[in-house]
Parts: sequence; structure tokens; C-alpha cells
Amino acid sequence: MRFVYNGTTEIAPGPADRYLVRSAELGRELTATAYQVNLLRAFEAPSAIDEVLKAFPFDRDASAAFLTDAVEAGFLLAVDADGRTQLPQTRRAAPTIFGAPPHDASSPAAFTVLGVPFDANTTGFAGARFGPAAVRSAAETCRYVLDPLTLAPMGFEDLGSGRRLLNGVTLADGGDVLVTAGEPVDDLYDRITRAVRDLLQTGTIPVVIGGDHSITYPVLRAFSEDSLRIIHFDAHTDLGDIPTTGLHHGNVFSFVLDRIEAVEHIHQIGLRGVMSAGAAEHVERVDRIGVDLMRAEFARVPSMIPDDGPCYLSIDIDVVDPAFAPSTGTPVAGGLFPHELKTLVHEICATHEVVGIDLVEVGHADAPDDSTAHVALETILTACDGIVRSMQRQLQEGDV
Ligand SMILES: [Mn+2]
Repeated sequence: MRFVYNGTTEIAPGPADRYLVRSAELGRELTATAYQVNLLRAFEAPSAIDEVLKAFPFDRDASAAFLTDAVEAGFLLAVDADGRTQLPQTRRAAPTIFGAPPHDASSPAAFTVLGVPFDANTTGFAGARFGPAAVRSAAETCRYVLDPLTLAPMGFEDLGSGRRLLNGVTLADGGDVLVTAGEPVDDLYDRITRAVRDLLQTGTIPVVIGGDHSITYPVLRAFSEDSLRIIHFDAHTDLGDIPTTGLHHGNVFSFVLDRIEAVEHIHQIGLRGVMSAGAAEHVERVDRIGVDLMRAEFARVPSMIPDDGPCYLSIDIDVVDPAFAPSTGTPVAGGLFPHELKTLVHEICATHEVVGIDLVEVGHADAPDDSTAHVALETILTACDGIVRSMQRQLQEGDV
């Protein structure tokens, strides 16, 4: 395997006669000696690591370790057999969500946040590319606090519901999937799938923050379950036709039903608005719970979804009424109160086997007091807490 020096890297003076190798694009930084900077620069033409180490024989072990870090940080990029440079999958987030540690594959957290700052496939207002940053920014009012004696995470207090959320449960930030302007969109979708698959392989539960809703399709491709039931909160069905132009945020679940074999059934909650009669697709595989039915049968909604195997939860923030969550691509009046969404999400997660979550379509804050990202953040924490309760219940019942 050959590697090439990443052109977005800059080198600046650092402390104690050292240098800082950093990349704003990747959100990463390494400290290096002058010798190690020269080692990096030896990759200005694509080269194999062994070749370069032969030319730099001094302190070979330290050099090899430094180059491993440089590859991991994305300062050296792999070059494939066709001479194409492989971009890193993710960039680090700074600050991380709640100040939680970055994802570490060798010691994965129970839940790992992954941002996908992409909104080129929305039909409405753009801005969902700012969703991951908006949610992390909303999280800055709380900290990920460890108990000083046990080092166990102390979780969060939800003053609205009175619940202590994620007490003792670890959380990490996997950064954002790298989005590069101008690249073919399928390359990005492939990178999303690989990034989620890498998280799943460590055993953590991915919590993906969009991005527009089209990203749910590449996220779902990463799951290896034989069957997966989709629980989908949205104002819209997202079951539009599949045109030759491909995937967008309004037809994402047509793609999912068509192309992801494990997905048999979708339960859609919070639908509203009107559409042309007769346009209903996939009727036998989609269970619609519009806002009226949801309110009339509120307490029964979680049990309307069979608890017979793994589920995936996809939440479009536009399921919430735009009075409370205005920064979104295609707002529709008449939606849920935030506490209705949180109550349903908690109960559904606590009574089903949810193996992954996404929350999409959060736009940038139009005003400093914009509530959209705060509603999203509370919903995510509440969902994760429900999942933990479901796991605890299964352990008590001896199911696993
Ligand atoms: Mn949607």
C-alpha cells in the first residue's frame, strides 16, 4: 500500500522545538519533531511506508509509530491501485458532543454520535449540513461528567420528564463523515456506509445526526441484521418515486424498501398534510400512524409496532411542529409537541430492540434562541436512555 501526503495539512511551530502538523479540514493535530516532519514530506510523491523508513533509518520504531498516527489522522492518504487517493472517512468534531471523548475503536462507548453534514439532496430549504454542528452546539450547555470515584458517567437530568438519562452509560463522538464539495454523491454515500459499518464492528450503537434524510439509506446499508423493522417519525412519508436521477430526501424509504433486503416493514408516525390520492406506494409494507391516530391512541402507539426483532429508529425533526423546531428543510404545521415525541421515542426504545438511530433534517439556527437543535438533542438522549432500559430489562429477564 502506498500513501501520499495530504495537501490540506499545515505545519506550524509548536512547543519545545517541536512542530504542530494540523488540518482544519480533518479537525486533527499531531506534534512532531523536525525529523518526523521531514519523514511526512517524503510522501509528497506516493510511497510505501517501508521504503521511506529505509531512507530514514534513525529511531525506526518511533518513526513507524508516528507514521501510523499520521495515517490514522488522515495526514497520509492511501493511494489505491488506480492511483486514486482514498479520503479519510471522518473528520474529528471540536468540540465533541457534551465534551465526551472521541470514538476509540479499542474501547468503544455504548453509544457513538456520528455527524453527516450533507444537504445537497433536499427538495426544500437547505441547511441540514449544519445539523451536526447545531446539535453539538446545543449540547454545550451540559457536560459529560464522570463520577470522581468510580469514573462512571453520571448522565443527565431531564427536568421535563424528571428522568435521569444515561446514568452510568458511556458516550463517544465519532466526528463527522467527511463531505467534500464536488465529489460524486455515491462516493459520499459509500463513505457513510463504511463509517457506520466501522462503528458497528466495534459493538457501539451508532447515533447518526444528519444531514438531509437521504443519508438514512447509506446508513442502513451498513447493518448486517437479517431483518430490520424501521420505526420512522416524520411529517412526510418519504416514499416518493425513484426517478433515474436517484436518491433524495423525499424518496429515501422507497430506496430502503426496494434495495435493502432486511427491511420488510416501516412504521411511520406523525404523518400529516395532504397528498394526491392514489399515490400511495408500498401500502402493504408501510404502517401509517398519522397525527390524529397517534393522538387518539397515544398510549397504545408503542405496542402497535411488533416487538419481534431488531428495529432501526429514524427521526426526521420535522415530525415536531415548526413552532418548536422551525429550522428544518420542509416544515409542516400541525406536528408533535416535543414532549410527545420524547415520550413515544422513550417508550418505543424501552420496549423494542433498537440497534441504531438517526435524527435528520436539523438545520442551522436562524436565531440564537432557535429551539430545533435542543429538541433534537433531548430526543436523542431520550432514545438512547430508552435503549439502555430495554437492554437492562432483557438482562433481568435472562433473554441475552
Ligand atoms: Mn424525512
